[in-house]
Amino acid sequence: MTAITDMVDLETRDAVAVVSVDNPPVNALSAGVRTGLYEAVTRADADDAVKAVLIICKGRTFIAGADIREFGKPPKGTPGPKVQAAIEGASKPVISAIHGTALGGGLETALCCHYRVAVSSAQFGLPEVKLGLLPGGGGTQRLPRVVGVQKSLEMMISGDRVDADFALACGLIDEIVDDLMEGGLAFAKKVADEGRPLVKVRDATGKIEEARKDPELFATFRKSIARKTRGFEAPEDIVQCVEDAVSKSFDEGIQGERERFVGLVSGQQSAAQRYYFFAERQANKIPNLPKDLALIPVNTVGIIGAGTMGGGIAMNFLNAGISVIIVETAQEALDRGLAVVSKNYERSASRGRITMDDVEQRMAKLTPTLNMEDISSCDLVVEAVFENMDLKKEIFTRLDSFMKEGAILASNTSALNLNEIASVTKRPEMVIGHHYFSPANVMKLLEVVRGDKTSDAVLATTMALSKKIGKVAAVSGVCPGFIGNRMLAQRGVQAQKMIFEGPMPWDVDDVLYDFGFPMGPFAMGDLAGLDIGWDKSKSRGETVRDRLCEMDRRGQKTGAGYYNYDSQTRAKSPEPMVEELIKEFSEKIGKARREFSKEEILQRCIYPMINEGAKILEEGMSYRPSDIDVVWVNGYGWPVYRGGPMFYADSIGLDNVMARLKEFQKQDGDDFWEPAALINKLVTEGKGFKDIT
Ligand code: T1G
Repeated sequence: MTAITDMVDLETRDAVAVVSVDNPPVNALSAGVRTGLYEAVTRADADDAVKAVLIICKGRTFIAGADIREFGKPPKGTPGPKVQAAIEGASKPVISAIHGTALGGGLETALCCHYRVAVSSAQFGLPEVKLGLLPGGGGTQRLPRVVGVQKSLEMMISGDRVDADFALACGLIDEIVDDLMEGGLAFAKKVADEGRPLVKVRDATGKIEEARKDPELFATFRKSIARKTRGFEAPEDIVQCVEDAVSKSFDEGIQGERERFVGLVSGQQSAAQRYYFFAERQANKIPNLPKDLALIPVNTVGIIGAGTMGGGIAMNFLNAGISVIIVETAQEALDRGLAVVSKNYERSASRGRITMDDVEQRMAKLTPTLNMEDISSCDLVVEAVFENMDLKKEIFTRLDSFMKEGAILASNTSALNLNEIASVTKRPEMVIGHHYFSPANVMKLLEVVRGDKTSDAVLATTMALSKKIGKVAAVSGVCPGFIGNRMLAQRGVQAQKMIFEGPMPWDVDDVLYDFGFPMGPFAMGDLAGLDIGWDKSKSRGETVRDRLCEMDRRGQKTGAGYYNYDSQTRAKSPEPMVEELIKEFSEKIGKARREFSKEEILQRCIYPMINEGAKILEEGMSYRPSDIDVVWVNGYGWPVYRGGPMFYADSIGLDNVMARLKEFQKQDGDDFWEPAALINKLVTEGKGFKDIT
């Protein structure tokens, strides 16, 4: 065994040169791997005693892509194209033996081999689009030649993976082996002994010819992804690369891919999405936890409340194979809750996302009950009842009386004081907030609220459990609205104020929609319902919201709110009467209306959020600025290609943000705009949020 670099070894076994990559944790294609691969393959190719080359990886996966940390830094090691040319141009067969996830540059490297084998659990994908990139190692030219143009487009735009069975069926791999090394060696020997040809994916044209028969393919595909990819740059670049693969020579296609890759990797969107990639993983890390902290096993979960939230929360655990006992106070509510869960699963099955078998297995793990004490032996309880402190205290008092020792007691409260809830129990160290976002079985964010007395074990268990149930978790301290809703409230204050000064609700919503949000605050209000917390008996028409609710314009559910909604398409349109109503309020409060630029509307909405985020950090309510960004990307639709409010603030320049806050403060005469002390401090030090680690 010869160490070629500290990440690549070479040994010959029965005339097969085994090139082993060992670069934990995911065998990223770092400089040391690229150089090692190049040296090892070149050496093996020149060695007459070698009749085939096997590229294999140690640890848990085949190469999972380029080393994302290397982007934006001076290039080191052997360049990727040179490594690929050595592999594809070798004079003897080069075979990749794949396990784990062959992703990005890893799959692209394998596609330069003459053959590929894999174990049955292996997965394959080109997820570069999630980093604001395109597969820049030939993937846009080789993948279509193997899986077909349409499938390659779907894979590269979604970033989704395919499994070994699919890979074998379409020719992405040549064989599924039981044992990675033994199977890989045996296949390599077979290829060499049979004198099989050195197959180059670049020369495969069958599937390209196939695509040429469908002149509408690309137009149809572009239409199908338009909504989901709105605002992103990389998807269109990927489609253009694949168009080149169909219409141009391989080398011309590679040239176009390289040019477009350089544009993306040096752009702001990819910088934001690469930042976000690490931010999401960082959010799962709790500072200063004891290394040997034992997690609490969670095999059964009790959920109190079978309403929209309770049912959705239950699905998360059922999807992960965890049994759930769901509690209601009335049979009718319990039946309704279960029916919703079952219907959701059946809809997923009808769309092919899961099988009917999955539906049965998951529903079999869901036990309904009217007796709360049936959950006494559960490892975790999630209370998901109405947002009322007295009710929550009553429930936690009861839980404390019968839940087994060591059970985690979680509240799904979206804003109430978790310490107050914990205070009614004799075990506040076991109490934590699990703030799910509606619909809880769809939204990825789990805002984890750490009470003053929540134990490390309960917190660490929750963070580990969040990954198991497919959630992205970020920790908040106990403060009104935690992280997301607290910042959303500041945006709401300004949005409501602005419509009396100039812009109409649709002007504000349009600016935020164009920024990349799925919708603005007024459309969001109509969607959620304007009558949340509205009391008809006490309503005196003192606000626009009151007036709208009094007119029964309570949002989408009544066909009208701030907007009118088409009864068929639900398409929204401004309502002149609402405009008049708002102008009436402007007059009543003596506000002279004026023109607002789109930029001012955007700043008036976003800068208060940034300022509040800084206060959240000052108060220690969030571990790090990037956690705040993780909350906003996953819970509120902040466009990931802008990183999140704190990343965005840095991209504008905190000094510019502070100057604008001060201008608004002067213009408005309102201390609402006073820049947070942390912003002042960072600006004085010439730093940004990124400098807070
Ligand atoms: N580069 C650097 N670090 C990486 C990495 C990568 N590609 N992938 C993962 N890590 C780190 C991650 O930050 C974490 O670090 C640890 O590994 C475990 O990751 C030219 C340009 C492989 C499915 O986009 O999808 O190739 O927190 O927590 O849940 O065309 O990691 O422990 O310090 O996610 O088991 C394309 C990205 C790159 C794959 C494993 N490839 N990675 O998931 O572990 S661009 C990707 C993943 C490219 C070419 C282009 C996942 C995973 P730490 P993890 P996991």
